[in-house]
Amino acid sequence: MTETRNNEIKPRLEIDAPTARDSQRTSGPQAGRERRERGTDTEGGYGGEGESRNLPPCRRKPLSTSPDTRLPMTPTVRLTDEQITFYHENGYLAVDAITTPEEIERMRAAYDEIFARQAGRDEGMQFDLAGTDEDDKTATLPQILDPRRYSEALRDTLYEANAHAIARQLLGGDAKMNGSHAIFKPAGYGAETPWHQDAAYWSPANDYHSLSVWMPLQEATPQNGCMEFVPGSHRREVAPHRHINNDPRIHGLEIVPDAVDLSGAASCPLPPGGATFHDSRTLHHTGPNRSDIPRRAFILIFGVPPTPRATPYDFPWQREEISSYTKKQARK
Ligand SMILES: O=C(O)CCC(=O)C(=O)O
Repeated sequence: MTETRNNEIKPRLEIDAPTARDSQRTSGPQAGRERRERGTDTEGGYGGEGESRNLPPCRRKPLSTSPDTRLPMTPTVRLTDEQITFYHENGYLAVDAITTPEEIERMRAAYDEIFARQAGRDEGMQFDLAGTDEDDKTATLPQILDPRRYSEALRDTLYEANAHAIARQLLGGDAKMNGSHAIFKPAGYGAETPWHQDAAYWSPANDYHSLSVWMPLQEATPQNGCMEFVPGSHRREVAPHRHINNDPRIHGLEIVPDAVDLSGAASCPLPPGGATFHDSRTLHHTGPNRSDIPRRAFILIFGVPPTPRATPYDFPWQREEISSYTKKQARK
């Protein structure tokens, strides 16, 4: 997601600003929880346990993986023709493994460290996506824009190389990385990310040809907030959105209630280091974190140049936002 902290709304691809704050690390020593965080506890499968809604699981296929004789950062995965067709028909795709357990472990430590020190908060790059983001309030959905900027361990990773290689297969050889963000759902109280289309955050003047790669740094389940998609919704127009709870102080967007048909949604539980890919118009959602482990997602955005629309959309929600960061800057 994206937005900016200096009075203007930028397309999410250009990297904006939100927030987070009290990321409330949970550090409980329970063995079960630690196993789940390491991704070594798959009891109950990925997503069966604690399922809060009754969505059918999405299809998830193993990628073909080359032997591990690569140089660092050389892509190691390739989509099959069947996976490419599935993506274009449905607007999303889930894969089992896009990086190694070792890299996930390194990235998870770096991820926790940047949320714990509130990296980017002062420049409006960390904020609460689901709340009004005052300094004295606990964030329920902290987000860091461009987290790669704040930790070397999050840059030039195998995840990035593989995500880029797959983006080229899906979008064409000139696909480039346009941005990254990290969305943290604290254990027990992490908020829902409401149904939305990413393009609603971006410029109404363009049609985008882009996708997001969403990778959890621990198991992702319906209980802790895995991704859910409406198959085929990438072929629809950008639907009416508004700020969450219709409150323009909240950066996050939601589809206007009852504005679209969400039937047929598929839930995509993943192991740590699995990934989903979704088009910028695909309707998607994640539930609240009702589990006892934090849910961490590291998202990379890739695209080819957008096409200017003959008639730009009208996105009134982009004119309405009043961010706490903007207010703070104005007070200085
Ligand atoms: O991680 C989440 O909760 C939501 C992710 C999302 O909306 C996205 O990647 O576009």
